[in-house]
Amino acid sequence: MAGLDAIETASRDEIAALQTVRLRRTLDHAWRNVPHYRRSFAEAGVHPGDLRTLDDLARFPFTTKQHLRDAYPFGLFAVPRTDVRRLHASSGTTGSATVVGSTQADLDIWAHLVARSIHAAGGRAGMTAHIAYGYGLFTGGLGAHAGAERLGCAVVPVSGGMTPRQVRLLCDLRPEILMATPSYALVILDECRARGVDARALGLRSGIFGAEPWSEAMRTELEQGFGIDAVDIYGLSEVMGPGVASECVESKDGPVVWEDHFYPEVIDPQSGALLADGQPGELVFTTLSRQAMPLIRYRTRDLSCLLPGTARTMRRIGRIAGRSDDMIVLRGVKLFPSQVEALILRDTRLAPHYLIELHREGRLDRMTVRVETRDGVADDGEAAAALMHAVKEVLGVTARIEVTAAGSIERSAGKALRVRDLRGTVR
Ligand code: DLL
Repeated sequence: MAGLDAIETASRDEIAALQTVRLRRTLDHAWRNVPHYRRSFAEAGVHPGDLRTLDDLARFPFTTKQHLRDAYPFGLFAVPRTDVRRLHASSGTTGSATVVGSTQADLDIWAHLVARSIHAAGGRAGMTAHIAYGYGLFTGGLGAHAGAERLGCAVVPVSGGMTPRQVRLLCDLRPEILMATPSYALVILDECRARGVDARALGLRSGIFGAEPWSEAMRTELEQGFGIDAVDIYGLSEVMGPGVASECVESKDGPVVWEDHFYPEVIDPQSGALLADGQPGELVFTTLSRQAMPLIRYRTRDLSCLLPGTARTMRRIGRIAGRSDDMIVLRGVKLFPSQVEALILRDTRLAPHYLIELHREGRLDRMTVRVETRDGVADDGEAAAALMHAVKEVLGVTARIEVTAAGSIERSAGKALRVRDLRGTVR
């Protein structure tokens, strides 16, 4: 197919052969240059030479976020500091900080994979890409930027925030591609409406949204609002950044894992046992080409499943339901904010801006869903009753619903805060 890398449509055997060669090289590179891997492989009784087929990877130990924290800042680096060209770091809001490094070759492959992702979304050389992912230590902005340039796009590096300016730039510069978190894309859409700008007439064609969980209903909302095709892009800074997997516009059936550079597995999060393709569990990635910081069997905490290839021969991941650490456990029932989002969006009176609060009353955990009405809709209490009923029926929990006026829930220019857990605090 025109414009695709040959490997995107290679046979499964060809992909497996390439993965095996790269995996052996990566295991060897990690074992030779990172004391942590030398130690953990020895503890598990394995050696890089033990990998004969891809299935042998299951004998190697996992790497976790805690290993990255313990190694802060450079303990997992496999190249000399002088070979490192970029450092990204997590803020450490939910724990201590972590640092991820890239060599020039790592940055080149990253740009190439984001270019491939934008191409899969329908982007082409000569188009203009408006990048509203945050620039800085977060990998979204710089990752998207390098990929769009690599594809041959003109980049508008606007970053997140200053929403009125975003709308003005969309009107004036007429980009075909919008890259942002889905929640921030929605904020931009609302701003268009507030300013009387017809978002469908902006000339946008593709939206490439990710960095947080979102629902099919949100896809429909964004596609109809902007008159675009919206696709899901997945990635994480530890493994690279955006572009580990990305969806094809012709199928829109889950992000394709760029398997020539990342080897995916799904495991049972409790036992660590490898699960068959199609089974839901925790995503685990092994990098196949990263030089500065190779990661072996990195546990993402993201819950998904591996699906067979469709538009490409490489496997897909199912839409990420959420992370095991933002799964809400309410009186024994497990649910994700994205499931609540899907129910909210079924009701045309409600806007997709919401916040879930968890608190404790006496011994009982309670959930309150705060959600806004759409602009111009008067709240007569019926939407709240309907949502309460839907949450009970579909998710099996009783929630208190507070329907609030349009604009009352705090907006984010990056990843939206969807859950506030106040159960540990006195109310
Ligand atoms: O969010 C990288 C990225 C930037 C991806 C821009 C896509 C677009 P981190 O800040 O390290 O990196 O956060 C990674 O975000 O483990 C998931 O929990 C979540 N996440 C990322 N993409 C998706 C997605 C970037 N498409 C964490 N759907 C990951 C659901 C996502 N969750």
